[in-house]
Amino acid sequence: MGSSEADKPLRRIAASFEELAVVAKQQPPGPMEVVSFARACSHVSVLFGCLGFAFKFAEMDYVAKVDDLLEASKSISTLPDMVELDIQKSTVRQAGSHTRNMLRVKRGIDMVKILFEQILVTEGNSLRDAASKAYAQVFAPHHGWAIRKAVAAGMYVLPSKSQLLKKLNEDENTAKVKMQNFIRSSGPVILYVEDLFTTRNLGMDW
Ligand code: 1PW
Repeated sequence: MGSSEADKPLRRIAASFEELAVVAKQQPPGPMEVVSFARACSHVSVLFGCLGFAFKFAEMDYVAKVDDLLEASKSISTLPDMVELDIQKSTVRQAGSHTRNMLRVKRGIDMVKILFEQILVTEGNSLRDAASKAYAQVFAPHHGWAIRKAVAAGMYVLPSKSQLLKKLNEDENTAKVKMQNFIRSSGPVILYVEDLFTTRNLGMDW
């Protein structure tokens, strides 16, 4: 193998979200398949894995939730169906439910989007400011003191931007294009998932 596809996680991430964005942007939005959403999100795991030991716990939590969605996709075909099933069973907010896991995974995607936006406007080689802003905006309001402190400590042992790009097998310019790509395509996908909650009055602040 050694194909460029296998060695270029950012390309895979960007390409899979471009496909999802097509569905998300349909009017009315097409029912998005659980399997394509979960697969696209599973590509993002690689990125969490590049953030070093301090984020191992975050990676494990994210991967477990994406795996749950992949498992769900074997019996449930679309995201709206998945949410409806949890509504019927009154399990929307129950720990470990597919809908709850989807909300957590959506936040992971949102955080990566903001992380990329911040990386593109931040000078220098440190990821700390970019990652701190992304975390503060997306996850911090939903995490208790202990997790927030652990994440804050993890910010000090993030890889540098050049180390991250090297792990991703990209240089500054190739990464920039793919990050912009992901920023553009993840937006509609995030909105699509949020719509699944808001149109059913499920709330998202939990
Ligand atoms: C990419 C820039 C670096 C910042 C990484 C920030 C990682 C943020 C995720 C940390 C989550 C790890 C701790 C687990 C928390 C769970 O309690 C929580 N999961 C999430 C994703 O918020 C809720 O999970 P639950 O109770 O629904 O199973």
